[in-house]
Amino acid sequence: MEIALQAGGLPVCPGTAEKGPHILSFKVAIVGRPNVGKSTLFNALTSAEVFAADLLFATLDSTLRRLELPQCEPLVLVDTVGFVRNLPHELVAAFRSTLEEVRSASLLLHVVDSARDDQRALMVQQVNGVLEEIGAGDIPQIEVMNKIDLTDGVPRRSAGEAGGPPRVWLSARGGEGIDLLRDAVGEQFAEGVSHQRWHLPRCDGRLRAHVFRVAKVRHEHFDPDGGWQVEFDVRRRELGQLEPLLAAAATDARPAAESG
Ligand SMILES: Nc1nc2c(ncn2[C@@H]2O[C@H](COP(=O)(O)OP(=O)(O)OP(=O)(O)O)[C@@H](O)[C@H]2O)c(=O)[nH]1
Ligand SMILES: [Mg+2]
Repeated sequence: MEIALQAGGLPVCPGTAEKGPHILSFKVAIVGRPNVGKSTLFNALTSAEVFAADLLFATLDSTLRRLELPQCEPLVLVDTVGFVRNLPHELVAAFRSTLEEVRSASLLLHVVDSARDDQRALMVQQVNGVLEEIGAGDIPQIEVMNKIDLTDGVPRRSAGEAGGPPRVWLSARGGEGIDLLRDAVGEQFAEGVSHQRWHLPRCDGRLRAHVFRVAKVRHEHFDPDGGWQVEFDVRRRELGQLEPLLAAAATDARPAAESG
């Protein structure tokens, strides 16, 4: 079997070559309906200058920046195109890149316009519906209840409704509550991380994509006989779900190492 090498020298699983170098950081994607304040939040969290405007689809492509938090290693933050059901034709290509960024994220910041009280639940439901459709329905979320300056103006954290994701109430434009969100995100990645090394007798494209999504892959190697060796860091909360999948990939699969 031929082994492809990408620019950085990492071998690529045949048939699953990825575009560009692997990003060795956990990815956090900002998602939500158009005009809810995603780009404003992206700018507030990263001190970047991404175009934000009171326009539908002000953002036409996904944008990535480094997010530094005191509790964990640097993360990659992604701003995305607004989610709607029937996307205007000319935005479909832009949405494709958003879709890939979202699917490979470890955490979603689901931004909601908290001032639109009457339609809030329905809008959250619609965005979650799109997330399900694109295969991102099981990625953990924090709901960001934005624009509190238009309501009670009180930044806070709260538990989600009926087992839903935790919430942070803030104003991306004024900056009130941004620190609460930084803490909430940092906590997600500060919890125990486990270092894993697995040898599997063959490469499974879907499993590999899953590993890349939930874990930070440090090395991978393909044997000429089709065997796959992968070494990664994964949050313990994800490990419970990942371990059985790896174990099921082959009867003699086993973790080669575990630490941290
Ligand atoms: N009052 C208030 N307005 C805000 C806040 N955050 C964002 N906005 C405004 O909401 C509008 C949309 O903001 P964007 O950040 O461009 O929203 P977006 O979700 O990125 O929009 P798309 O890229 O079109 O999907 C702008 O006029 C912002 O100034 C906030 O906390 N309070
Ligand atoms: Mg935007």
